[in-house]
Amino acid sequence: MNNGITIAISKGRILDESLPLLARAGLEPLEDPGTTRKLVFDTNHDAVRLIIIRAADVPTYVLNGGADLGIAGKDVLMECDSDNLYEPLDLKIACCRLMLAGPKGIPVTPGRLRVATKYVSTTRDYFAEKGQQVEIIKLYGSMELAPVLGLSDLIVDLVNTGNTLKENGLEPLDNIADISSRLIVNKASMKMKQEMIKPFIARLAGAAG
Ligand code: PRT
Ligand code: MG
Repeated sequence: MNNGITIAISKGRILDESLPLLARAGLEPLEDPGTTRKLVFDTNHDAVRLIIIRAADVPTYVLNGGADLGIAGKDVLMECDSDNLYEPLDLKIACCRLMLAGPKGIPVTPGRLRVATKYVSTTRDYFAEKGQQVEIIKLYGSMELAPVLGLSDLIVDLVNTGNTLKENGLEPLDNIADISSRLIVNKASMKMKQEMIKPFIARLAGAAG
């Protein structure tokens, strides 16, 4: 398969929104990845396969050449060593905002703030830019629970409709970044397989509009 290309996508909302986009660009898996536990999928193009992995693993696969291309959220890319990846396209899918949020109506306590998040490095950069010292508490999910149980004062998490914040008695305080999914490309693959990758990027750009 070294002459072909491998595209890494994460299951869930990015896969759900990527499949129609890929189809408009002329690429379709031979089986529906949403309905099996398989991790590798052949497509209608002999030389192209899809792999389905965890969202946070997509940049790692593409950085290391395990996949030539990938589709990853900007939130995940901001947390990793993405300088060594090409990011040629904003696919404008799986859109949301990375936000600072906290308990509704409760004044923030003085002293060193505790901030719970999955996005440790982005959160550190955000507060460093403000010159504010904070204690960052790394969580892997359900950040909204942390202030409710007194684990942290604030959270940094993705917000789409805002319902999750509201249902947990939290409100948005600041928009840290607008998030969408990006096409990422391994730098060596871009050089070695450009006759396949460049036309694919062009078709996907057309499909993304
Ligand atoms: O599930 P797994 O642990 O493998 O990884 P994951 O949870 O990161 O994957 P997934 O599929 O949930 O999300 C993948 C990507 O989707 C993220 O990296 C974002 O780029 C993008 N995305 C877009 C979102 C959302 N919108 C989103 N709303 N990811 C998560 N959320 C969550 C958010 O964390 C919060 O819990 O939805 C909740 C908020 O939604 P609202 O509508 O209530 O505001
Ligand atoms: Mg999830």
